[in-house]
Amino acid sequence: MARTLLTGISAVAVVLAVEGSGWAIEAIPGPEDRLERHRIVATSCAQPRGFRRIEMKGGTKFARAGEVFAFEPRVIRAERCEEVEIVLENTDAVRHALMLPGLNPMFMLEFRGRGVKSLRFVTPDEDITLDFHCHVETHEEMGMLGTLIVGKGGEPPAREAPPPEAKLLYEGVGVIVAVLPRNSRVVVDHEEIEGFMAAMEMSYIVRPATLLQRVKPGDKVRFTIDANKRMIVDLAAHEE
Ligand SMILES: [Cu+2]
Repeated sequence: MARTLLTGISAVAVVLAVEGSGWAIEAIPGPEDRLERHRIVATSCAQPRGFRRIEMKGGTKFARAGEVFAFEPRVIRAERCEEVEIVLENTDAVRHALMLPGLNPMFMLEFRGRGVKSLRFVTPDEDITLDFHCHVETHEEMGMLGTLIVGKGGEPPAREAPPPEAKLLYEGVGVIVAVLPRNSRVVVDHEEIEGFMAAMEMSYIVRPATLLQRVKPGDKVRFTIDANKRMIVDLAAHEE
């Protein structure tokens, strides 16, 4: 009996060792996420130098005034080039999905209802602050968002605010690649925005989100970007 028990224990140990040995990145990019073409701001390091486990909870009971759902904690920290295991408990009967869209590869931990799940990712080897949110439609707006501070933290290079003397609003033209109402975003393949950004395909938050109703993929558009907020604040299709 004792021998059987020992065998059972070692079998478990082997399984754990196999799961724990790699720094395999268990991101689950679904088809929608690929479609969204999130702008990647951070590339995971190849050889993590450490490991940490972060326990989080999500649900209505963590919401503050004016919110419906939230994650707790809302600010999490990790070292640069570290393997991180997120252990997340969904205390709600509804669907939630923790997503770190800035990571490369992207990280998502999805629940269909109550339960505890864990997944690992590797932080980039840079001081950077990345947003996380619930990927279920409208949940971010309802309070499910937070930040991961890697190392000393910092703005991703592509999101640096322009110098104070720079003007606030910039006009751009481009073609709509994708409309993402659930994230209030568009992906736009735009021409050079003089003084602001080179020509590139990029995803932007659009405020108000109702502007998204004016456009569809393939449309040529004119848009106005608030350079400090990195948001599109006006958007319209145009014929030319
Ligand atoms: Cu959610």
